[in-house]
Parts: sequence; C-alpha cells; structure tokens
Amino acid sequence: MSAEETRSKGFSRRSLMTATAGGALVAGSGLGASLLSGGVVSKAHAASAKLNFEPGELDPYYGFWSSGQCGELRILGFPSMRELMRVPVFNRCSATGWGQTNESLKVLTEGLTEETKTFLAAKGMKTYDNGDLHHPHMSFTDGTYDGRYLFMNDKANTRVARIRCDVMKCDKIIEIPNASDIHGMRPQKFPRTGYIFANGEHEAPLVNDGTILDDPSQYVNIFSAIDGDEMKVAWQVIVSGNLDNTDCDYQGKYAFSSSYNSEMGMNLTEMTANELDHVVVFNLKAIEEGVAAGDVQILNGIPVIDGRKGQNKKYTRYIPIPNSPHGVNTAPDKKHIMIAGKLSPTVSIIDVTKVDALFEEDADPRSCIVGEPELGLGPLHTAFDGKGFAYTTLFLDSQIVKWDIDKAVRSYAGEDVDPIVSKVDVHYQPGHNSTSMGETLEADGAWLISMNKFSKDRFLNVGPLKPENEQLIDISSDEMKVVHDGPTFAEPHDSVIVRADIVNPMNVWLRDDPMFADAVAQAKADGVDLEGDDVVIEDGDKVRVYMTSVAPQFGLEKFTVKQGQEVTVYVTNLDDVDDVTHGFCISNYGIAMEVAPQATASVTFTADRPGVHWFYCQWFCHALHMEMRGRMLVEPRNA
Ligand code: CUK
Ligand code: CUA
Repeated sequence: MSAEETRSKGFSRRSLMTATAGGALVAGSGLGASLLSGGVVSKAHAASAKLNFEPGELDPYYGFWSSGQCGELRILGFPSMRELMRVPVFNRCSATGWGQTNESLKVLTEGLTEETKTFLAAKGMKTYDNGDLHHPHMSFTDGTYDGRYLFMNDKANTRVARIRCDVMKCDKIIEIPNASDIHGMRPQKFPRTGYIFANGEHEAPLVNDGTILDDPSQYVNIFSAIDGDEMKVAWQVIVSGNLDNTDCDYQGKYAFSSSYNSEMGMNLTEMTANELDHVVVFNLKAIEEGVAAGDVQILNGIPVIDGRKGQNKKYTRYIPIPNSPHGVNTAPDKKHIMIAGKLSPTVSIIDVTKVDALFEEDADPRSCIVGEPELGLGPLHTAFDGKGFAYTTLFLDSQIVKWDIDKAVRSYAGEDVDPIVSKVDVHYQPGHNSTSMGETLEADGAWLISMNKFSKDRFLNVGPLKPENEQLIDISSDEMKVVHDGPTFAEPHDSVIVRADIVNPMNVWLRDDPMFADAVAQAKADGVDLEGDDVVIEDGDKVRVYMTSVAPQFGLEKFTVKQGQEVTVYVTNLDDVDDVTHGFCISNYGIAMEVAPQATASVTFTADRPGVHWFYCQWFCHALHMEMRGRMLVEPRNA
C-alpha cells in the first residue's frame, strides 16, 4: 500500500481530486477551499477524519514507543493510540519469562563483557534486570524504514539492543565497552543501516578500573559506531564534551552529535558556564580510513580513534552551538539538520552541503550554520512534515512551535521574514515529538505526537506519582490542533511512527527459527523429536523434560525429578493456529514463560523444593484452559 492510500483509507484523495475537477461538487465548502489553495492539505484532512476507529478497525500506522526506566518497547496502533503489545528488552517480564527462559537469557547475557559477567555473578545475577530505554528507531534502506529491525539504547547499563520485526522479539543485546551510559542513538539512513550511532553520555576514565578517580581532566567521552547486522562495535571515537543526541545525513557521509558540558564540568555551575557548547561532526569515511590505517588504540578489542577537540586530524569537527544543545534531527529535505538549543531559545540549522568545507584547513566551524531562528523557551526536539515545515517542542513554554525552514534560512541571511507559523499549548513540558514517518524521506505530514513529561491536572488523580501525557496533534493545517490526550506509565521518551504496510510480522513461529535453535540442537543430541516426543531424560545431576502442548493439554501429565537436580523443561507448542499461545508456570517455584504457536521455550532451575508442584498453562488458550495442567513430583533427597 502506498503512503497515500494508507493515509486516505475510506476518504480517498483521488476521489476528492475528481470532485475538484468536477468543480461544482466542492464549490463553497471549506474542504474544497483548502484543497484548491494547497492541494496537500486534503491528505491530512483525510487522516484526521480517521481519528476515531470503529471496533475491529485497524490503524494505518504502527507506533513504536520507548518506555524509559521500564526497559521495554511498546507497540501502539496509531493514531488510535491503542497499546497493542509490550516487548520486553532490558527488563524482566513476568508474563513472557523474558529474563528467565534460556532463550532470553542467551540474548541478555551473550553480549555482556567478561568484566560485567564477573561483577554480576558475584551478586548471584546472570544479567542486569533493569534498563532505561530512551530511543527506539527502525532500520533504514535508502532513507526510509525497511521493516527489518528496531534498535534501542539502554542508558542505565550502557547497552544497545535489536528487535526483529518479523517476530517482534529482541534477538541481540550488546554492552558497549569503553563508553559510559549510551544515550542518543540513531541508525544510519543511507545507503542502509548499516551503522548504529550511539552516544556515550557521561565522561569517565578510558580505562575505568579505579586507577584514575577524582581527576576529571583524564575523563573522556566515547562515540560508537555499531554494525547493526552483526551487532558488534565497529569503531569508537574519543570526543570532548558529554554526548547527548545524534542523527546522520541522507548522504551516508556524516553523523552529528549534540554535546552539552563542553566545559567538562563536574557540577551544575561548571557544566553550564559557557554560552556555546558544540555539535561534533563525525566524518565516516575519514574514520574508516583511519581505522584501516591503524591510527587507533585497541581497547577491549575495539579500534578507538582520537577525535578530541584540538587534534588536527580529519575525523571530527566541533561546531559551536548555543547553549547545551539537545535534539539532533535531520529534515526530509536531505539538506538541513536541526540542533535544538535547550538553554538557548534557538534552533541552529546545519546545511549538510556545507559540511565538507569544515574539513578544509582554517575553515570557520560555524560556516555550515544557515539559520538560527529564535522559537521560544527550552527547545528540545524537532519533527518534520515533509512539506518544508518543522515542529519543535518548547519544554519551558509547554508549547509546540511550527516553523518554516526556508523562511528561517532567509531570515538568517538578512531578509525580513518571520519563520514562526503558529504555536500550540501542550500539557505539559514536552520532550520528544514525532511525526508520522517524520524521520524518513517519506515524511507524510499527517500527525504529530507530543510526548509531555507532566500531566498534572489532565487525568483523575492517582496519587503523588502521575502518568505522563502524550498528545496527538493534527498538523494538517497551519493551526495545529490537539485532538487526544494519552496517559502513559514511566516513561516513554521517544517514538517512531511507521506506515503499517512496512511492518509485516509473522502469525506463528517457524520451527527453524534461530531463537530456539539451542533447544532444537539439545533435543537432537538427546535423540528427541520436539514435535512428537514427551520424555524425561536423566543425565547425572541434570534432567531434561521435553513436553509438547496442544490446547488444552500438555504432553506430560506428570514428571518426577530428585531434589537438588538441575531441571530444564522444554515446551513445544504444536498449535499452529493464530493466537493460541500457551504458558508454562510451576507454582511456588517462581517459574513462568510464554510459548507462542510453533515455538519451543525452555527454562532451567534447581528442583530444591520437594513435594507435589502443579505446573499449569498461564496463557488463556481454550475453554479447558484451567484443566491444562500437570504435576512435577520432586522426591526428597534422602527418601
Ligand atoms: S532525550 Cu533521553 S533524557 Cu531522548 Cu530528549 Cu530526554
Ligand atoms: Cu494452554 Cu492455557
């Protein structure tokens, strides 16, 4: 389905155009007037006509929402704002068993450094069970979303994760060595993803083993480029200043990171002393050449390039920007990158065609700035409609400002034009905002979501901890219109809004899926057919229980193990009907997991509690779901 068809389901632009050609049909109507004056406006009118969805009606977009300190990814239908799914990533999930099943533990542990594994093992942990997921972004091909993967950062424990969009499960998580606290993160837009660019936010000693402590002059910040196919860090760059957000161009040449605290201060006064901080420009080709030529130090197996301010190589440039800049957003015009000033009321516009020149000798580092409109207080992030307008959140003013990119550039050049088109109040204190397809070349200008940090009086009071408020805004006309309030629990930071035709998940698992390849291999080694055998295999201190499930029965009505044995239960869901997911929960053992159609899931635990323990299906699957149960009999050690 094309973008246009998606947006205009049930209210087609084509029929409107036909009507316009017919003339008389629209004469005098407001719709006809807006159509005649702009043409494009009608598309968005079509979208707003679809705000209310009948039961059973599908949304034209997927929304992929972060969840901040909850550590999961949320999937919404958009613009209805119906929450469709939660995908556990950095968190422990009670429902799906994420963080407990062998399949999820593999994802959660294999990308940790040896040092972290040792640190966690001393606490009796296999992996972290918290995360702080700020920025979800989809993989790109040729400047638009390609439906392969979603990538996201964990600020809390310096990780980057990937979700496979074919099954909507996380398949890779890597810890980023040498860096501290990954914050801003974006996939490469062109020619494809490619790299995932990831900002280390907090500065620390490069070798952080306690040798250097309270000597900030020896702290550094690290920018990482991750190979998104392999999920391995390709290279890193040492930079000056705390890295905040990042984005890249549509040429595949540069990445840009905003940087607050260019002072490298350790407290608030020091950190905000300068009027100008900077944006760091990373020259991808020069860095790749430097890595190939060996102009690096190898740290934890990663080539690390020195790109600090003052080094005289061609890897980085530092563009002075007022003041503690935050959001970095590339416009779909392929030309402009917006840097939100945060403590400055301005957004600085970088022209990417002028960035090559920055790498010439004695270049003025601000020569690539072609606009710096004053928009209001606390500009944080900018979104785009693909029609030449930009939408910037004003945190302190609690507003969104719509502005004209071309007029901002002309005004900077001295022309007497006002780039501000309009402002709308939001409730309250917006952080990120996102437009439909807005960070791609297919930005369609239908919708904007404002992700507001405070809801205050907008909802029924639920106590001192309040929800946040996400407001849906119709941007089809110059006057933006707030059309929906959506409360959310902690703490979606960012979102992407992706046309539904781009995302095509499967309905049931394929039996050869890599997610449970280890279980398949173990069964093979045990001579077990996962799709037919229900057997218990004793292997010294270890027991492997293989069980099928078909609603409403498990393949085993009971199994017996000895107290102290290490038990692994493999459940294979043979149902291949859409939506017949089973669960496997052992009561009073703290064991529970999801087994979706055609999947195998497994969990390993020590049977240290003797007695009769019921296992039951914890996912409502059948009229006889309650009857879907069995017994684990644990023989006491001295019996
Ligand atoms: S960023 Cu993460 S602290 Cu996405 Cu504006 Cu707010
Ligand atoms: Cu199977 Cu409920």
